[in-house]
Amino acid sequence: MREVYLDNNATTMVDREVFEAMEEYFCKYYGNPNSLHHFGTITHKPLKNAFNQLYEGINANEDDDIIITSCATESNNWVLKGIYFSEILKNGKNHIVTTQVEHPAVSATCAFLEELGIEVTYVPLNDKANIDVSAIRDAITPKTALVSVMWANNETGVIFPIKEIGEICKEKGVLFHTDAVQTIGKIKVDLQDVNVDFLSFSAHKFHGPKGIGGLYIKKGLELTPLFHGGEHMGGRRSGTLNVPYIIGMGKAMELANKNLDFETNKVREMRDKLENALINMNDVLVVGRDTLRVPNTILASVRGIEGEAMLWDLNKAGIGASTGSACASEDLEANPVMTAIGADKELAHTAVRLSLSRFTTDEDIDYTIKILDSSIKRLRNISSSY
Ligand code: 7TS
Repeated sequence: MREVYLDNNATTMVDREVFEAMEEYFCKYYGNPNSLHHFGTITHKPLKNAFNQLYEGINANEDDDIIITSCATESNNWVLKGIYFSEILKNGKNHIVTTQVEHPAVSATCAFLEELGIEVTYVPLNDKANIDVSAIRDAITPKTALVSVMWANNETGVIFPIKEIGEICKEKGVLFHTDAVQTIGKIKVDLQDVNVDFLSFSAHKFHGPKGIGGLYIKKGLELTPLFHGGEHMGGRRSGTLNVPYIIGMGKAMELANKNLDFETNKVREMRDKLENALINMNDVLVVGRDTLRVPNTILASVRGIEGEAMLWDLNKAGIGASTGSACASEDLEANPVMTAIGADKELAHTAVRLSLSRFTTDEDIDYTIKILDSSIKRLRNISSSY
């Protein structure tokens, strides 16, 4: 049976070039970079190269910090909890502005901070599945310590107005964090072009390994560490550096940017072909279709069919997709983005997310269209609501 992977917003295949770049740092060059002997020091040059790849990849300045973390969940937790210690407790500011559709790594951390007495404003989506810049502006008060808005939404692929929000934050003197997990490798991330103070990313979303990510911190900004210990990374995040994974993430970042044109053109073309075929299957709504989106994502609602039933059919045919974030797949709640754009309960349960990558092929798309067509016909035939 054909195997088609269309869940690249959950995670991606490690690029073989990335794997090969990492390989010899497991059994050959396994020294601790902090050791003074040559087993340790031999890792310095390749590590420096990997950091350069990361700095270049997001166009950060040399004197900004990019701190390695274990994943974007850690990066997001760190910003929010770090701000609690470095801003909220010290300066008396007790308010955070975010959106209703952040990944749980942000929203659950905000909920935790609310229990500690912090006020959080959750800005809703507009009817184009986007965030209104004016809503962010209106939410900021003199008590606001941080604005945290994701760059691109993981469910819909909609690109939020990060440049404009960054400008508002600068004007109002408020720190700005963006979760750019779904952006790197899909659109250009250029920190010279936007005013961002903190930016989270995760290697496994751009064909790097799982369990490694980063946090960009603009030059000179204070952020209380989450991990105290051996003073690694200038004391900002203690823990022995994961040399092979950092090298893998650097390589993955370099390749992500090298392949941006392919992503913008070929991946978008395949996505649009799949999307148009779906729309032609009638009573299919693609969320954010009229809005600027990353080139690889479709969040579709297929009237009359439960998302889970559709996934089951697709999975039986060898196709991996999602009803939304895999992180939330154990509670069968309606897709939160569908709910946020005002979809009724029935429609909100019909969401299916299909996300492509540069390893998706035309044959994958043709096969998926064929399976979707027969599955939608079969399931609508037995649907009580269609
Ligand atoms: N932020 C965003 C925007 C994400 O999409 C994810 C993972 C994370 C943070 C967490 O990243 P990690 O490095 O800690 O794993 N998102 C998804 C998803 O959409 N489906 O499965 C995981």
